[in-house]
This record gives sequence, structure tokens and C-alpha cells, in this order.
Amino acid sequence: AAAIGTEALRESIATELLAARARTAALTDCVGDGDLTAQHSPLMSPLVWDLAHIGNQEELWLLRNVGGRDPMHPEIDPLYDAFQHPRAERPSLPLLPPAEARAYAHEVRGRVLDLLAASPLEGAPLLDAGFAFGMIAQHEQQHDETMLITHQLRQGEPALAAPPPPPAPADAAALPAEVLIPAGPFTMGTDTEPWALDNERPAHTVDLPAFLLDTTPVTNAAYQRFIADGGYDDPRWWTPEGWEHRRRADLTAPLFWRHQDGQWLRRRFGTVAPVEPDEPVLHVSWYEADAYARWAGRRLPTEAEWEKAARHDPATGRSRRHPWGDGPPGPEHANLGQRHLRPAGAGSYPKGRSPYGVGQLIGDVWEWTASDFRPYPGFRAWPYREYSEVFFGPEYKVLRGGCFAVAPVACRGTFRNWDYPVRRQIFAGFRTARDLEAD
Ligand code: AVJ
Ligand code: FE
Repeated sequence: AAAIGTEALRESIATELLAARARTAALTDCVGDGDLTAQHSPLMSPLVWDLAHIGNQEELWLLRNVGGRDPMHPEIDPLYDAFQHPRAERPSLPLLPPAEARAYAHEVRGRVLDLLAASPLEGAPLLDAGFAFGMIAQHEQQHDETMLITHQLRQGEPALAAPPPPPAPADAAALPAEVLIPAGPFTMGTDTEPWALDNERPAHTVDLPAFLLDTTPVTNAAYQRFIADGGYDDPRWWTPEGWEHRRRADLTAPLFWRHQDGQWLRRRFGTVAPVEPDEPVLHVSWYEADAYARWAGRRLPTEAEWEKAARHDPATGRSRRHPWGDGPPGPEHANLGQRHLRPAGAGSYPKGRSPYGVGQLIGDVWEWTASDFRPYPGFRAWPYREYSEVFFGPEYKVLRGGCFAVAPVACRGTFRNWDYPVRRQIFAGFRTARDLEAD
């Protein structure tokens, strides 16, 4: 980051802010006002809440905290504070109507671009390397992913379209099922990634025993074998809490799947089609992923195992930004950025594989890990406790690697996501691991 000049940094920040806003517009201009203000699921906010919340966080962090400006509309702040109102309550709040929400976000953005042109990008922690601007670009992209989840839950005619990902290469079927990651230490987390969020810091050494990790995420075909083998009816594969939840929620297949005339169908962004056998499975809870792994005689990887497989370069001993190296994600490396509205077939993106030969770690589907969301040794909450710190503990499981709906700016080998183990509407799948047996 030290090598990049201030003007080039300003330009890259402006590009990221613009990209986020173009995506926000695409996700909110494709439906009418009724769809923007409706609650499509009690799990989600109305789209119009996300829209104004994006503007409100940008105003708070950039115009007020960085720029020292007065609040534009202090009376609306509580409406868009995620901690004051749970998602299920948000439709009943006096939210800004769609046109006003758009105008507010637009007004904030105009002032932010003026501020960016005049700001030094060093000399204060929030300014260094443009951190606060980068955090806000990531925040908007994270809410764009949230809005895409709302679109997936929405009933009715399709509103979104995108081309399918390229087909998997010829060698996909011949890939080894699993890869050995030898025992030894690696560097987890980061001190140098300029826009890394607090939970990714600091860098620290973790020494792991040898393990084997799936080369690709678990596919729909493999998951269907678990279903066909009675996996949902056999408490042996489930933890006690998982089994209790399986029964209470009457889970029988991934969310959005339906069995009809002897085949599995899935609904995706308003279109129903047969389940694609070679695609990574999507919309399973942590409990289902954990049960599948036990049925397969395996287990979920810890997040440290995931990160070592994704970042450790055994030739140099250092950790890379991404599985393919330190360069940014290109379309040849990973399925990111909502270029496609689905994961690519298992074995895709050979140029994105890690030094150990593990594929599709970045993009396609978020991957559930065995790990609870915990702070790294030496963690310091910054710049606000409510980003990560208030969520640490046993009730959240860590997800790694991003999915097709994650923007490159919000994705790197150190990035950590988290959610409740019951959650299925998120774009999450998994891969499995096992210990190396001493022989
Ligand atoms: C990191 C995805 C769990 O959406 O709850 C957005 C990101 N934090 N606004 C979330 C976030 C504040 C967060 N996750
Ligand atoms: Fe937010």
C-alpha cells in the first residue's frame, strides 16, 4: 500500500464506491416501489431499509467522523441503526420512501466524493490507506449481498438475470477428491492488508497437524446421496442441537429444493429448474453441513485449516492474499461480484487453485467451518465494537471464502464471515476434511 500514490489511491477508492453504487442501483431499480417496501421474509429488511442504511452509514463514517460535518437528518439515525430494530420490525418503522431513500444516498455520495478529493489519506487511523472509505465500500457491497438474499427469498417473476458461469474444465472430473496439507505452522490473519477489518487482525502463527481437505466444495450430487441414504432421518449423523433443530424445523433438503416426480427441483431468483448435479450445494445450514460430513466419515474443517489451505505457500513459508497469489481476483480466478447468479461447477477456475491444489476456496459458495466466531489473540475492536466484537462467542459459526455474490473488495483469504448455525438463506455450502491417520 505504501507504494501507491495518493492520487492513484483516491482513484481506486472512487472506483470501488462507484462499483458498489452501481450494484445497489441494479438491485433496487429492477423492482417497483411495492417490492422495495415489502418484507419478503421476516429474516430480512425491506430493500428500502438497506438502501437508506447504506447512505446513513456512509454519512456517519465519512461525512461526520472523517469530515467533521454535522448530521444531515439526525432524526432518521435511529431508524437505520441495525442494533435498535431487529429486521422483522423494520417494515413497521416510518422509513424513508424509495424516492427519498435514493435521494438521501445520492446526496451523501456527492458530498463524500468532494471530501475524498480534499482528504489526505494518511495522518489518522481512519484515513490511513483510505481505510474508512474502503470500509464503507465493503459495507455497501455486504448489504448488496444481503439485498441479493432478499431477492432470492422474494416470490414472483424473476427480476434479475446474469449469464451462467463458464463450464468446468475437462480435468474437473479427474481431480483428486482430497488434498494433503502437511503438518506445520503458518501465518493466519493479517497486519498488512490495508482494508482488512478488525476481526482479521492481528497476524499470528498457528501450528496445525496434517489433515486432508476436499479439493472442491461438496456438490449437489454428493449431497443427494446423503438425502437418499436417509441422512435426514438418522440422528447418528447430527449433533443433539442439530437433530433437535432438524426435527423442529422439519428439514428434509436444502432450502429452495422440492422433490417432484422423482427428481429434485430448485428455485433460484424466481426460476425453477432441476438441481444441477455438479454444482456446489447451496442453502444448507451449519447443522446440515456438519451432519453430511459425519455421514461421509469426515468433519468440517476448522477456519485455521481453511485459511492454511487457502493462503499458505509451502515454497516460501509465507501467507498469500489469495489462493492464486497476491494479485487481485480476476474473472479467471474466482466466481465473485455477482457476475453470475450461481456457483460454478465443481472443479472450475483452475487458475484460482492454491499451492496445495485446493480449488474454489474463493467465490462460488461461502463455506461453513467447524469454528465458533472468536477474536484472534491480540484482537482490538476498531473502529467500532458493533462490527465484530459484540458477535464473538459460541452462538455464531465462521464462514470463509466468499460466494458468487461477494464483491472482490470485500473478499480476501483473511476475510471472516459469521452466522447462526440454523441459517440457510445465505449463499452457503461447505467442504469436508479429515485427520491424517497415523499409519
Ligand atoms: C459480516 C455479513 C455478518 O451483514 O450482518 C453489515 C456485515 N455489518 N453492516 C452483516 C455488516 C454491518 C455483517 N456480516
Ligand atoms: Fe450495515
